Amino acid sequence: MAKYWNEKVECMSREDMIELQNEKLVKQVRHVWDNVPYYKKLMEEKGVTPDDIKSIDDLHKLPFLKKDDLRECYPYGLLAVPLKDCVRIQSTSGTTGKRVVAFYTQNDVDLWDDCCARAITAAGGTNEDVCQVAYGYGLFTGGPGLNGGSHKVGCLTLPMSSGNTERQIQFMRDLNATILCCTPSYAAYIGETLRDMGYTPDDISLKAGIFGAEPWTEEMRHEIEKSLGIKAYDIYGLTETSGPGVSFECSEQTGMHINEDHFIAEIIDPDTGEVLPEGSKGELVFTSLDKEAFPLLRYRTRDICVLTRGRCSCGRTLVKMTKPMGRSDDMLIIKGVNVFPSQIETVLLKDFGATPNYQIVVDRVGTTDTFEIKVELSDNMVSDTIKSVEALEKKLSADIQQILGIRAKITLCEPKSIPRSEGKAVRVIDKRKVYNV
Ligand code: DLL
Repeated sequence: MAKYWNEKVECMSREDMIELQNEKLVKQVRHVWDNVPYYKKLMEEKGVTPDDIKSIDDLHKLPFLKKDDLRECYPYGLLAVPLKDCVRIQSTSGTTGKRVVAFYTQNDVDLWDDCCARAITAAGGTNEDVCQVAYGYGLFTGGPGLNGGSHKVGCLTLPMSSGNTERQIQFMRDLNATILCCTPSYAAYIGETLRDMGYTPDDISLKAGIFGAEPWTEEMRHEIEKSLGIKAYDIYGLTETSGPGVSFECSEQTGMHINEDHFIAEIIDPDTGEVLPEGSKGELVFTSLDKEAFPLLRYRTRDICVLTRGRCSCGRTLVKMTKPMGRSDDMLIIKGVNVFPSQIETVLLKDFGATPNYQIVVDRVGTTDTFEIKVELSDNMVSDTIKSVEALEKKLSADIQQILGIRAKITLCEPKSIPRSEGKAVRVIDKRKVYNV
């Protein structure tokens, strides 16, 4: 059984990897400078030119790129090739201004597929496997990314997308799926449904799962492994960097190997921006090395984690990142969807016409996230008829669903019932324990 998809890079010596990164970085910086006026300006403001970047030791001289820059540049401002050379976009959910829209040339898609192929191979996948992809297909990168990787490896690919869980299980059984790719919470739900349908792990052929796109704990890993009779592997990525496959777990299951031939990882102090020494906990920053359409130099992910460069029993030399341990911004991931409280506030503002008092309550019942928005009524609203209050509830619910793609339970509350704060308002109550800390 093949252990690696690309042994040459996955097991490359540190010296060779640095040499490769140096060479690619110089080219990537030049590509951005020549083709992305927005980032060129950021460099000029910092007094840096491509001539200052000769190796990865010069990386710290480059300015950071942040999510706000992506918003400002929406949709084409960071595009580094003519649009006619692009073959695909993928995107996060959100209103137009808040969406992250990533562009891909054919070469970008090929490299992305290759990263996912490495993840599938690390989970034991070969062309003998049947790979059920139950991440969402569409603008979300999960389905298309793992689909592409599965094709590359030569697995028989079941492009199920998410949802319709009983049908997922039926296909899994009828077609003897051996690898399942989906979010960890969906994997846990599939496990529950399998049991509810009267089956045990012996009734399916799954051996491995590749789960990511949201934080999940070691406890959840054990639960999923037990309920499906598999080994569960973590996979990480973000739309900005192509999607899943920036890093992936191997059989050791002690962190995710970063595909360093395509991405340089740094850890910074989220408050000062200072680069922290290896082994420190901080915000993960990525620099792409091969991206054509949507290159990113020093992109701040907002994910908090630690990088480690020890020997791995799998033989890979690629640096490892821990599972994300939190975020340095207020983004929540609910039912696999990235949610910023400000998106909700925008809807409330629109429907109420004024800033209302509200609170977002997130919890997990069994394996399913619950998402409630408590919104306080004003005195004159209370005197309105129940009918109009119900209509408001419906409208809010529909507007939230339209923007985020997930449903929230809207609870309208009595005036002054949401606690006031003298400092920062407590807008989010997240009762789940999703991070391993
Ligand atoms: O979630 C890409 C992806 C798809 C990754 C399928 C893995 C599998 P976005 O929707 O842009 O992209 O969300 C990116 O999700 O910054 C993290 O906060 C979080 N995230 C992604 N993978 C993991 C993971 C996809 N394995 C954001 N563990 C990232 C914890 C994760 N958080």
